[in-house]
Amino acid sequence: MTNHWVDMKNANLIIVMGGNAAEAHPVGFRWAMEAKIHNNAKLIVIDPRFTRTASVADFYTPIRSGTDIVFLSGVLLYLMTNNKINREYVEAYTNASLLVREDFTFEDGLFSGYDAENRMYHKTTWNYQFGQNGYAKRDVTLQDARCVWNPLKAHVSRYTPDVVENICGTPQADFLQVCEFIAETSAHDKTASFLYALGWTHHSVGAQNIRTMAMIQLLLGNIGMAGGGINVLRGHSNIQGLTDLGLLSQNLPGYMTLPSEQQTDLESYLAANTPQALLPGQVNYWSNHPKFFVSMMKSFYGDKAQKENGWGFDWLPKWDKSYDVLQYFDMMSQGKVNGYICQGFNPLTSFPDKNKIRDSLSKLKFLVIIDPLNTETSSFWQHHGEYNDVDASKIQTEVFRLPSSCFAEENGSKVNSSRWLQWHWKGADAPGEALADGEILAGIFTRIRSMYVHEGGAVPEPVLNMSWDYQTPDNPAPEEVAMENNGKALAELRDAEGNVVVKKGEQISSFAQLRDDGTTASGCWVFAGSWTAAGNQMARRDNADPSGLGNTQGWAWPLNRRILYNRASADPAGKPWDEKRQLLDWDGGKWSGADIPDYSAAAPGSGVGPFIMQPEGMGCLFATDKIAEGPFPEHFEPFETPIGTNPLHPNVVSNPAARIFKDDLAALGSAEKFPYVGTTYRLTEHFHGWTKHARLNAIAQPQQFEEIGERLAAQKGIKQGDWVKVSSNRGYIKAKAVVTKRIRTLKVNGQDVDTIGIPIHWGFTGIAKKGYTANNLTPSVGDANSQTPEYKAFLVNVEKV
Ligand SMILES: Nc1nc2c(c(=O)[nH]1)N[C@H]1C(S)=C(S)[C@@H](COP(=O)(O)OP(=O)(O)OC[C@H]3O[C@@H](n4cnc5c(=O)[nH]c(N)nc54)[C@H](O)[C@@H]3O)O[C@H]1N2
Ligand SMILES: Nc1nc2c(c(=O)[nH]1)N[C@H]1C(S)=C(S)[C@@H](COP(=O)(O)OP(=O)(O)OC[C@H]3O[C@@H](n4cnc5c(=O)[nH]c(N)nc54)[C@H](O)[C@@H]3O)O[C@H]1N2
Ligand SMILES: [Mo]
Repeated sequence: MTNHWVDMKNANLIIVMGGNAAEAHPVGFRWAMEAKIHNNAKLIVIDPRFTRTASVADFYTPIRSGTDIVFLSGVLLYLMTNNKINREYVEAYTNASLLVREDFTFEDGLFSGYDAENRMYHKTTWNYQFGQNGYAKRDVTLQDARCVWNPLKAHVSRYTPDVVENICGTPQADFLQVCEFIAETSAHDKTASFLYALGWTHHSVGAQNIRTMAMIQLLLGNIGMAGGGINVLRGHSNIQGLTDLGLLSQNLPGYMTLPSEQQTDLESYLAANTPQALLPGQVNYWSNHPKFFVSMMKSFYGDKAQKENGWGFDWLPKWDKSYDVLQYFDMMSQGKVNGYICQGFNPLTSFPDKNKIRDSLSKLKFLVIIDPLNTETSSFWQHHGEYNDVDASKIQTEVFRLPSSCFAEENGSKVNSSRWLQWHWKGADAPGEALADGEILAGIFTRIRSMYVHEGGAVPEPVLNMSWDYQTPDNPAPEEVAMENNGKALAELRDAEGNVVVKKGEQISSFAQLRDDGTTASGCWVFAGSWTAAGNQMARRDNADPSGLGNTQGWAWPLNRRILYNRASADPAGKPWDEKRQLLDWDGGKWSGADIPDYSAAAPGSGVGPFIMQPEGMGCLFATDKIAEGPFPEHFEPFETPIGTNPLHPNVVSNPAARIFKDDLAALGSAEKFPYVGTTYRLTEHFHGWTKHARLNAIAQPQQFEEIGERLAAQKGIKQGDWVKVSSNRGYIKAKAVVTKRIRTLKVNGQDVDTIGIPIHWGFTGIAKKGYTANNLTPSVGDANSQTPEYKAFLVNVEKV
């Protein structure tokens, strides 16, 4: 989130689109209700289903799954043509005024530079025009034909209300009503907050769904504002921590990237990852990348990391391509993987195309499962009737089950969607032979290292040089790891005047103290400040709210700043757009106020942009080369589309840069055989596949079901409680039918489109009634940027059994 949970109470309009917060985030959702009750805010919901969130909304309208870019681009067009924007904000704080290269084009569904053979773009033309001084050219009047503003206007001009209705199936009057609600928040004293989650990410155009909304917020001037922002409601309780710590195949902690195999030495890696400012005088905070990187390497390798050996650069793995889960299971399916360590992950139920996952696991020599529960994945080789129809005698994979504890059985921190790090204390010992994850991983590490010491082995340096000075090497304490992530001074640190700011060995208090000369260590720079010389800041528990804006104590990264880009909450001269939402104040020498300012030194009127992480200092309406399928969002149909075409450009139906492997392409079905849209989702009463191991949850929601709209049910002769079979080109599910008014038939491109709702929580382990995994049905297709699978829009058929 740019903002945070408590801040939702400051909004005038809350738009839940691409998520079902009341059901999947019932505790945090109270802040949306708080806005409704105490701030007279409107709550609107746009969802293919009338959800529990919709049931408490002021306004609901349906949308066909997978078409949000059309809807949101229609909103962009409405705001631009009706001049419902914060003009001063757009001119000063967004890249609307920068000039785009003349050879950047968009024609018939494709941007310039498409490489059809490799399903990717060459992005040279996706850039600004540069002057002789090396900075991007700019026309603040937005008159120049190449100002981002003008190609953007041309791009969204196709998304008229007619087109929105035709592609999304949303009634035109409803769409225009939503436009009016949103447009009201272009006023300086009104803000809108968008709450979204998987209804936007689980698509082959996921990243662009989110971008389109972010562009709306930029036009309205809602980013940096209390009660505004881009607010993703994240999934597992610590999934934000997972991304912060870089647990993805091409990432390092703190949003740094792992070197690629093109970057053969430290200099080329740093050059590729340390941006130059694109306009004069910008903060361009990523210019500090070398300080973050070298400090991380000192944390990883201690004294072994020295300037002479590039701080151990050669010991890091280098990537040739992304090893995301889709890629990895595809390699496994080809027999290219020997062993798989599966920790806190149940891919047999959670990954697309279950049959492919099962066949892939069958090709492994060994599989290690680290989990508190007996999961479907750890039992993938067992026959469970139709639920898991395998012949165990044919599977040779050796499976090791290592029982782990769960969060309540250990101390530690979690990062919630607000970037807020919260410390928790162990409530009980883990049962039986279960060990904490840290103890299991450290145990594997120390044993491997001992084998290297005694027997030698390939590429010993990364293992032997790893710094591991925990009090109990086989079981590092969570407190030690947390302090290491924060970081400390390895030598006395002095400021420019020569004063000592941090003593040798002391915890640092800010990432601004990090150096690139080996005198600081920090495992994850964004966490710097979480455990300082004053102690564990994550354990603070004071809910006092002196400003009334909800910026309570606790500790959020970065540096306990609650609203990112908060300099944008005031106009270029430093006057808050809305006094009730004043976050900062210039006292003549520095900024201070109700939030921690994004930058403290640049005076009002200095022209230093508020978007300090961007090399232009601006919010990007034109994304340059940062996104895989284009600098402007464009509608592409789901890979399995009920209308078989893309009305905007029939030649390019689906995302031309999305991730799909050859065999998975062959496994796609068509609307002739599978005419209905299948979409998968969660229920409050269950958490993924875990809670079917708990009796009370199993009682609360005992039986697998599918939701079918009344019209389709009548057509198919299906009644409430009948057994139905839902099938796709990859598999089927049998479950009870819930016939409902909540899912309507939509009129799309001249035809009726029906949707079938498929909850995800069932499987063949646990104590609840057995069921089929929803992913028997789903296709193995991934978003072009995140590789997140398309779980929310695929094709199915339904019949009574
Ligand atoms: N009780 C409970 N809570 C959970 C979880 C759980 O298993 N149980 N899981 C957690 C996890 S890991 C996550 S990631 C979050 C997910 O939180 P959500 O994203 O809120 O969860 P989903 O139920 O998948 O809901 C997505 C909603 O998006 C809608 N939708 C589908 N396609 C589209 C579309 O194209 N456009 C629009 N506008 N809407 C669409 C669906 O109808 C559904 O209502 O929940 C977390 N919270
Ligand atoms: N069709 C469809 N598929 C989906 C989704 C969907 O909406 N539709 N949602 C997707 C989403 S958003 C997500 S996040 C994924 C989730 O996919 P997974 O992460 O595979 O699903 P979980 O069941 O949450 O599995 C996590 C496992 O971690 C274990 N666990 C819990 N605590 C601990 C711990 O402290 N240590 C260890 N080692 N293990 C622990 C649990 O017992 C569980 O078995 O599913 C995805 N799959
Ligand atoms: Mo998730």
